[in-house]
Order: sequence, then structure tokens, then C-alpha cells
Amino acid sequence: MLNMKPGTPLKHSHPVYQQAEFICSVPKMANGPLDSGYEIAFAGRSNAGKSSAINRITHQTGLARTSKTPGRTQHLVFFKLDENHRLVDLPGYGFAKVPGHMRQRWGQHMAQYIENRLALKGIILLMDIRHAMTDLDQRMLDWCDSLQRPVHILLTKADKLKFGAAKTSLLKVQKIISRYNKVSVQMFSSKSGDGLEEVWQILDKWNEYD
Ligand SMILES: Nc1nc2c(ncn2[C@@H]2O[C@H](COP(=O)(O)OP(=O)(O)OP(=O)(O)O)[C@@H](O)[C@H]2O)c(=O)[nH]1
Ligand SMILES: [Mg+2]
Repeated sequence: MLNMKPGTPLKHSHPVYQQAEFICSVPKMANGPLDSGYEIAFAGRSNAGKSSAINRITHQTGLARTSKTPGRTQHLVFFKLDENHRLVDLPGYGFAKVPGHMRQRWGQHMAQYIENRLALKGIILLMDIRHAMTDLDQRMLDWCDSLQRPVHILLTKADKLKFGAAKTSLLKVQKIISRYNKVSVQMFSSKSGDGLEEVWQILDKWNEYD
């Protein structure tokens, strides 16, 4: 979990997360909302659980579309928290069954967004706790680091592992990220809600809701 002193009371989230509303689903940033205010993007491999995490964080089961079939989210999907704050569900990477030219196109659009979006305050990077830090995840992290983008990793589907195995995965990732400046990590489960308060704390900080 996050590096918090024992006994630090966890804060509940700002009420805006529950008011989240769909704005638009667009193939590229240029078609999206104006680049102003605050945006937090959810990135990660296909099927890692990005859309499920957005639903859990906003307490809305059907807000972001989830699927057992990897590659479900092919657009940049924008959700409004309030006039000045948005969450963004990014297309997943690393799904081998998507034709090469499509993968390349999504990759380019995602890259353009992450490189150029002024409103982007941080990236929630999701990794399945059972297969954390694949080569593509590592490349994503290196790239965000080179852009000085803050990243908070959610090791998702923590409900699928026993505590000991989950902890081993967390320690492994903690060791890898110790060389980066703006990267943190926690366990998370969209199914059980474990880790929800910690992720709200990060979102509140990036959204400057204090
Ligand atoms: N047990 C468990 N299943 C999860 C969890 N999070 C997501 N899933 C399941 O994993 C599958 C993929 O979840 P999505 O949220 O659609 O994944 P995604 O990262 O948005 O996938 P793409 O849009 O394809 O990139 C679905 O079947 C979810 O129900 C979790 O925390 N626990
Ligand atoms: Mg999705």
C-alpha cells in the first residue's frame, strides 16, 4: 500500500467522483474537450481493468464500458467530474489480436495525448497484479518518467491472489519504481473495493481538491 504512517486516518473522497458523467468518446485528442482544467488518465495493458477501476472509483457500475474481451476501449473516453475536472479512459496497449495498423494508430493517439495534453495532471497506470511490469509497462513508465508525468500504479485484481502472493508482487514493483521520482504504487481491487481510499487520495491531490 502507500507509504503512510501507521494510524494515519484515511480520508473519504471528494463527492465529485460520484457525480461523474460521460462526455465523449473520440479517436484522438483533437476531437476531445478543450485542453483546460484538470485531467487524470487511466492507462495500462488491455484487460488490466482500467474501465472497471473508473466505475469503482465513481461508484457507477455502467459508466465506463468493461469487457472480458481485451481491446474493448478503443477511443479516448472522457468523463466529467465538474466543469474543471475530468477522468480519461485510454485505449489499452499490448493486445496482440488487434491488427498491427490499428494498434499503431491507437498507440500514436495515446502517445500524442500523454505527450501534449496540458490538462493532464497524472496517470493512473493499471497492471494486473498477477502479471505486473511487463516490457510494455516498463516502457510506459520510462516514457512517462522522461516526460516528468506523475504516475500512480494500481496493481489490480488483487482479489485474485492470496495476500502473500499479492505482497510479493507489490514488493517487486516497489523495488523497480524506487529509481523513479514521480511514481507510486498500491494494491487495488475493483471487485472488493480494496485500495479505493488510497486511490481517491491520489486523485484528490492531483485534482487539487484539498
Ligand atoms: N476479479 C477481478 N476482476 C476484474 C477486476 N478489474 C477488472 N476485472 C475484470 O477484468 C476484465 C477486464 O476489465 P476492464 O475494466 O474491461 O479492462 P480494461 O483495462 O478497461 O480493458 P480494455 O478496455 O480492453 O483495455 C473484466 O472481465 C472485468 O470484470 C478486479 O479488480 N477483480
Ligand atoms: Mg476499457
